[in-house]
Amino acid sequence: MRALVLASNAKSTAPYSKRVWIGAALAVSLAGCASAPPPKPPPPAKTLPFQFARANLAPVSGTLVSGSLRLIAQADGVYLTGEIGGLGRGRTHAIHIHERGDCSAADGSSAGGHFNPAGVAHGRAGSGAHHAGDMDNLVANEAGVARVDMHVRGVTLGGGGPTDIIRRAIVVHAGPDDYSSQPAGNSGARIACGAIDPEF
Ligand SMILES: [Cu+2]
Ligand SMILES: [Zn+2]
Repeated sequence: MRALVLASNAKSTAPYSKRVWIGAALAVSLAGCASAPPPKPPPPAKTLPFQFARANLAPVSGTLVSGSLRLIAQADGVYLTGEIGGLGRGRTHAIHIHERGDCSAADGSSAGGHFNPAGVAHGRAGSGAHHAGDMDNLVANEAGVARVDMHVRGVTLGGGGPTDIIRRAIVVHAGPDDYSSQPAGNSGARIACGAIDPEF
């Protein structure tokens, strides 16, 4: 009878004991977090803000257009600098930030549409509604080289927010952007594409 009572008591207190044990384990693990050195596993790359990034543009659609752009984070946007070669002599070409850093398709279509986190219409940067990825046209010199020195407002390098352009793409087009046709300025085929990757 006594044994039965003890067993019964043990059974009835088991859930309470279990709660106490879990609570104690949690307290120990929290104390461990507080006193141990900061954990070292690298967080996902997209959650970090980056100072610099790079886009190496390679030909798509069978062209010989290529180039390398450096991207530099600034207080109100990102500065792009570099050169793109293999363009038509004296020709004007559209350049945009596209939504996916995937240049694997032969025609560059894998890069998707213009980077447009605000869901607004295509237009011209700095004048009215426009995609965050809209930029002014490039003009190639007589050697078919275009110098890029552009400030793109409203985008960021890393941080994972809606304006983050890491692992999106820079795309150059065969024709100029008319800054008004939807959804992409009637700028023609994609002739070079490069993903935007952080530079460490
Ligand atoms: Cu484009
Ligand atoms: Zn656009």
